[in-house]
Amino acid sequence: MAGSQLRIASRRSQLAMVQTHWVRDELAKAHEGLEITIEAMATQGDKILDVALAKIGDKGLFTKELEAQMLVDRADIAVHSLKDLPTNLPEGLMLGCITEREDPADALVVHEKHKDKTLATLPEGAVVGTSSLRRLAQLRHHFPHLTFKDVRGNVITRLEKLDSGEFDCLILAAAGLGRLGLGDRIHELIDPSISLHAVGQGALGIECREGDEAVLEQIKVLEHLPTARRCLAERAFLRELEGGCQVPIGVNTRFDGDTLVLTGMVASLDGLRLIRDEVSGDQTNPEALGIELAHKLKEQGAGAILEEIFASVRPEA
Ligand code: DPM
Repeated sequence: MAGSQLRIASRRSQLAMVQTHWVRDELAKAHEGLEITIEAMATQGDKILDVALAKIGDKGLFTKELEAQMLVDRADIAVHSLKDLPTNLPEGLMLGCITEREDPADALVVHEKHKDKTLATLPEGAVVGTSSLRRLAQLRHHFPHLTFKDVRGNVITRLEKLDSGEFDCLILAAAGLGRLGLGDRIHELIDPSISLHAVGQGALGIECREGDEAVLEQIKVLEHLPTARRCLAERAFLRELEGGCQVPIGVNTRFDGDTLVLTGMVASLDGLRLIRDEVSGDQTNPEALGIELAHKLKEQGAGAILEEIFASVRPEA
């Protein structure tokens, strides 16, 4: 492979760069002589910081600009947090590889003054910073004493806002904090019995051009089969519910021997209605499991909840 080249498109945030550098280093180790370049850029989601995430609309907020680079042949791959990658990709592009997942759980990060508290014992009215409807709905369901306030910006900016007193606590992905070397800010890992994580959380997705066999071959070394199976089940579940990344949909997956167990939930924004169920089956056909679970939740009213939410958060045309 000596002399060949690979161009990576990435977001510019600290977390994105840590992730992209990891991919670059792993590929460089695996392919001696491969010349790898990184083109870092801002996406719409990085630029619009004064509007609630759910109001912007959800199609490729953090991915579109990177995809454009591949479509015009200025990049060969794009590295994403898998949870930011829509389940339907633009024509001509594909999800080429899913890397080994870190702990997909959400984490509670508290202001110093609450260091003796837990989610359950935070004072009445304590302000939780999150712009995730998924986190909001599930935490409201279990902890009605908390209040919620939108927070935008990257992980570091959010922590600064917390420390300056704008919020009592934040909910952030444990994986993101860990990758940034900020694992010591994790105060409590949120148990899946309380809050299910986002589809694909904790894994990276590498997108590439469809049929680009040489590139697919190069990135294959980063594929982690158990993670890929879990995430393909999760993504099929989300796709079947026609959910984007800005809806209160959560999941959890685990292996029980050879069996893949997929738990999923859909909740109303007030947290009062929460539909949660589980399916299990053949891990070699993960997408069938995701579809089965989506149908199971729809039979219990998930479709109606999602319709209401789409109507309430849809950006004004
Ligand atoms: C998506 C959501 C959030 C990000 C929605 C959700 C969190 C937004 C917020 C789809 N993307 O999770 O329900 O809480 O205000 C994002 C993070 C990571 C990837 C940061 C985070 C890092 C972790 C990972 C933002 N995207 O969730 O704390 O790789 O999973």
